Parts: sequence; C-alpha cells; structure tokens
Amino acid sequence: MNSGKNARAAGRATKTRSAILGKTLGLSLALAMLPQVALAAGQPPVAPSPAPSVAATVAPDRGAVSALNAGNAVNQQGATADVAASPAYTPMKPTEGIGMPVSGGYGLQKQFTPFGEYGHWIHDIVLMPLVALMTILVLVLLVWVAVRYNRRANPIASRTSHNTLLEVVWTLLPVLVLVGIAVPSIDLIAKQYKPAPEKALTVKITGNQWFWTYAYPDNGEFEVNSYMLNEPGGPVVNAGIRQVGSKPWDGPAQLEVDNRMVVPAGEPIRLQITAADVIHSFGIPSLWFKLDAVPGRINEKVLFIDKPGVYYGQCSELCGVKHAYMPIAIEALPRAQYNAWVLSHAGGKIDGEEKLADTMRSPAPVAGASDAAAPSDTASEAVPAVETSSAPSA
Ligand SMILES: [Cu+2]
Repeated sequence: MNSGKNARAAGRATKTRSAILGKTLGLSLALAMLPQVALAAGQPPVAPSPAPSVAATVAPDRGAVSALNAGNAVNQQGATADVAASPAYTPMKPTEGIGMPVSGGYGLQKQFTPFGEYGHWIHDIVLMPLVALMTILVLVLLVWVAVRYNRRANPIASRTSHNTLLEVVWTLLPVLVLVGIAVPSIDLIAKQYKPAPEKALTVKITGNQWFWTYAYPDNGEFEVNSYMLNEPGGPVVNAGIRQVGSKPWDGPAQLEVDNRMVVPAGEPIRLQITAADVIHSFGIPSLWFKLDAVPGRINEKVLFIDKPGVYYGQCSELCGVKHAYMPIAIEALPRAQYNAWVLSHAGGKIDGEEKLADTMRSPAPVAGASDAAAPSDTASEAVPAVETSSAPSA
C-alpha cells in the first residue's frame, strides 16, 4: 500500500506515467482482492458457463491449502501457479488410451519419443520373436527326447559322448543370438546417454514426499508444484486439492494432477532430476523415460516428445506411505502454446528471448523466440530486461 502512495505521488509529476502506474496498480489490486472474479473473467471462451463456477469453488480450496500449510512455502507457490493461469492457456484434454495405461493391456504403451519407438521396435521385432523361437525349439526338443528316447522306445542307449558339429552349433548359435540382441540394445543405451544440446530447454524436477516440483530456470525460474487430485468418493489424499473429474480436461483418476509439467513438443528438453527428502523415481512409460531422483545429486537425461499430448507416469521408487499418490502428468504443447503457458506465470519469460527492445520490435514474439534461441551468450544478459517486460502482463 505504501508503494501505491509513492507511485501516486510520483504520478503527479509525470501525467503519462501516473496513468500507466495507476492502471497497473488498480489491476493488481483487483487481482489481489478478487481472485474469483479475476479468474472468472480470465477464463477462456471455450466453456463460459462451467468455468466460472469451477474457478469459484477452487479458489477457497486453495485458500484452505495455504492455511493448512501456512509454513509450507512450496505449497503456497503451487497454489499461485494454478491461480495465475491466464486465458492464453487451457490445459489439454488427454486422449483416451494415449499416454496412459489401457484396461486389459499387456504390451508396452504406445511410444511418443524416438527412443521409445526404438525400444518398442527392439521389444517387438528382436526380443519377442527370439523368445518365441527359443521357447518353441526347447519345447520341441523336450517332447522329441521324451517320446523317441524313453526306456520303452529306446532300450539300448547310445554311448556317444562327442559330436563336433553339434557342439559347434550349440555354442555358436547362442553367441550369435546374444550379439544380435546386444547390438541394438547397446546402441539404444548409448543414444540415451547422449546429453541434450547446449541450447535445449532445461526443466528441473524435484521429488518430494509426496509430490513433484517442476522448475523452469530458462523461463524466469518459476516453479510449479504438482499434486495428485483426489478421487471422487475416495479418501482425501491431498487436503485442499480438488477432485479428479471436476474440470473438463481431467485425465484418469490417480494419474491426474492439479498442475501438470508443461513442456514444448518436438524439441529436445534437458531434464535435471533430484529429490528433497528420499529417493523417488521419475517414470513415464509412454515416453520411455525413467530416472531416479536422488537427494543431493542431479541426474540428467534428454527428453524429446514427438507430438503434443498428455502423458502420465508415476513415482517408480518406493518412497513412503503416499508413494502411490504422486503421479506425473506431462503436457507437451506446440512451442507457441508452451510460450503462452510460460507467460501465464508471474515472472515467466520466454527462454532465449534477447532483449525487451527485440521483443517489442518483432511482430510475433513466439516466432522471435525460436529465432533468438541461436545466440546463447546473450541469453543471460537478457534476463533482467525481459523480467521487467513480463511484470505488467503478470
Ligand atoms: Cu516417490
């Protein structure tokens, strides 16, 4: 409030400045005092009638979370991230059976990364046929021996103890089989260990008991907390978090979260994974991705998602009583929509964007962002300039 008085005092000196500041202050005051109203007004035009009511019910819930976890700054940040979502971003509705387990499914999930497609190919074309052939071969041999060489059919047993051809074959054949498996699988492992390109977007993932935190150091350092939604009719797992199915874009129960990890599709992303308390593991079956989250250590791996979509996973390392209740929901968006999501967060800025002046000059900031990604050495000095530009929009 003091700053408001100061701003107004300064405004008397310069009329134009005061007009802008007054507007900004008025807007921020309105936002601070009436989050429900602001949210309702900010909802996308897609679903005008249900959206405001949902927003209205969510806002008090969030207040309850903050009150419950008054000392938990992390939780409050998560709440802010959800509330701060702008009309430019609406969470994507997942496609049934894509990026999630299917009822009665027995194979691998459909893959949406180049590594996943490679791995799936090894599984389907190399491993399964070999397993089937070997199983049938061994079964046929067993049946043949049992029928042809039992005591009744073959009373006088042969005393042959060596057969050079047979010995060479049963040594060489397994060697060839193992080499045949080793070539593609070592190739896949080697490719997965290749670090992300220097200019790749970095997302930092922290496992907590029992939720995930996603930080975006290239996008203004904002953080998003991701909690599993409660199941309708089930016990309340996360107090203050809404129930799954209460928003049109909600995915399956026990996999959907309040704030998804949003990333751009069709470009390499550097995931840096750590944990705040115990060992967790970040695993998404449809993205061929699993990496341990270890306290005091950063594990890094590149993720490349072929196409936009919502992909679900779970913590894959037993980490305590609510281990089963910290799912992962990754939403891959086209670059332009990802940038819009970034800008919907307080302090969010487009990675690789150069300077405020450049942003103002380019007609389409989204196109400019990908162009500007080339000179990486200028990216660091662009930080303060772009931050000031994002302040009014936040
Ligand atoms: Cu865990």
